Amino acid sequence: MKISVLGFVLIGYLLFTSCEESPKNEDSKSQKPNIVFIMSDDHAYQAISAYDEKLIHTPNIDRIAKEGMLFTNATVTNSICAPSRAVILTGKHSHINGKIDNLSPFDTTNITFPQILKQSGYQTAMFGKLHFGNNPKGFDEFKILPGQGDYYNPTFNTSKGDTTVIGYVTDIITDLTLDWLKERRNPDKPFLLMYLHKAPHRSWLPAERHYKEFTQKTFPLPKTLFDTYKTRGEAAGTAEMNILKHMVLNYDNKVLPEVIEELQIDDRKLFDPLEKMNPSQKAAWDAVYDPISEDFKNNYPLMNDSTLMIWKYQRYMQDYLGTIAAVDENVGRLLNYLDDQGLSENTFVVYTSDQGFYLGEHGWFDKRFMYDESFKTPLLIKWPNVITPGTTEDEMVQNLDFAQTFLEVSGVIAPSDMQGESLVPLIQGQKEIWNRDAVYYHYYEYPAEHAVKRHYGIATKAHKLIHFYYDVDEWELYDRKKDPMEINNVYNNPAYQQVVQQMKNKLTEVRKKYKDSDELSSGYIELYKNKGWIKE
Ligand code: SGN
Ligand code: CA
Repeated sequence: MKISVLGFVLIGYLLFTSCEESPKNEDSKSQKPNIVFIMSDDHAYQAISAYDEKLIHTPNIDRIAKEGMLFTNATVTNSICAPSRAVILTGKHSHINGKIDNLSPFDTTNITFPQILKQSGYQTAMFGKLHFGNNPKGFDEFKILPGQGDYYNPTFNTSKGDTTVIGYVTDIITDLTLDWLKERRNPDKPFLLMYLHKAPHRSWLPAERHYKEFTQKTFPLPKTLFDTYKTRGEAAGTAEMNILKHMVLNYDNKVLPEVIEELQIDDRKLFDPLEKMNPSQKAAWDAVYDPISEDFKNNYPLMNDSTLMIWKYQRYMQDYLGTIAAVDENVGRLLNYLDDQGLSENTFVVYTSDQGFYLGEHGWFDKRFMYDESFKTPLLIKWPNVITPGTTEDEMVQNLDFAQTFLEVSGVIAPSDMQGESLVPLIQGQKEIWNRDAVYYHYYEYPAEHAVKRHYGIATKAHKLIHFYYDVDEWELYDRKKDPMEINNVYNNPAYQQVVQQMKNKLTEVRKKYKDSDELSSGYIELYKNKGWIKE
């Protein structure tokens, strides 16, 4: 199947290019498609107007869907940063590639799709956030942020040592990317470009032009902001990511430490998120944020839990969405460059995030759970002449599928031990070839920050079955059609016992197919205890 589909794509492409001249890019005719992989960090689909217009307008990101395809049912296999990136690069689930959480190092003996593309003649480059603790393999050039990186005046690791650039991280990652495209791209080769934003990761620091705008805005409240978690198992209630209880007033909401002290609020002390700013950046910031602190000081004595929750939610949205405004602008800069150079015609462009995020749904920020807002991830793809512009695709696809997709797009046979499916048939509108009826998920990082318990599960379009384990043994079942907000766990509801059985059978089947098991999970726990990464 792979070869024939690929053959179709390439023949279609060659036919097209032989009759349609691209004035500025002669080389594109004879070459394999370029791949531009754009990924942001923690970008919720709820904060992309192609999905949902109520929070922010993102015209540049939306353009990818307008000219291509919007996936409405794209999910991750493990909703946390570095593991998601490892799945993307290897095309293998976390339990196979070994990068099960943010703590463990990435095993560089894994074969990644960029290594394969480079070997097959692609020029490869990576700019932005990787978060692996080691440098990426298979890249002709990389400039990556160490760990989480900084919003202001960030340092980058490169193969020639570190370099610090003054300015705002999202603009800088784009400058580095455009510089590579302009100065060092080899027109005789197709390219793979991984353009990876740090934004909108916590602690949310927008650029000056955006915090001035976004701190003036108010946003609609999500329906489940005041969720009490009573209708689910223990995990939802014990997670530490509630905006009222766990969002930090100074670190997250940027209330001045002296105001917090004066009000005698017991706020968690984290590092100063503004410490990398230079004096002029700090002065510009203070001019906008000091009055917000002052306002908070005056209003706090009048607030109750519910008004404080709403205040924190609004502050959260202002800064989180402010960082996304810069991502959108900069995606526009890159797309415009590709257009101007005549490169768009032969370039496969993907926009996604390493996972989804809670924007107040269930009262939460952060991710990690298999519940929809963090299980899902945005996915927009354009590939002129192959994808019909403005198409929406609701099949269940995963970040696990990217590696095989890119390899098929570039005409390379994927290694047989990769575990995803190429999205090329869906992209070509050949839905009949696509027969996946369930997707698998497994999250491991517990005990850890935000206290989301270990769990695995499967989702079909109709239901979701989740098993929380390690220090609990609890099952949850959601009816995704009747209860899209996932408020009612119907696992013990007599009316759903047949569904429970079917979903359990399906789960066993899928775990076998992907070679996951309880032994593997408990093996990791022992390993982690031995390494001192988790305490008894
Ligand atoms: C940091 C954040 C967490 C976040 C993790 C993982 N805390 O530790 O809120 O869940 O990253 O995020 S912070 O105090 O450092 O901001 S991930 O996207 O890298 O997986
Ligand atoms: Ca992330």
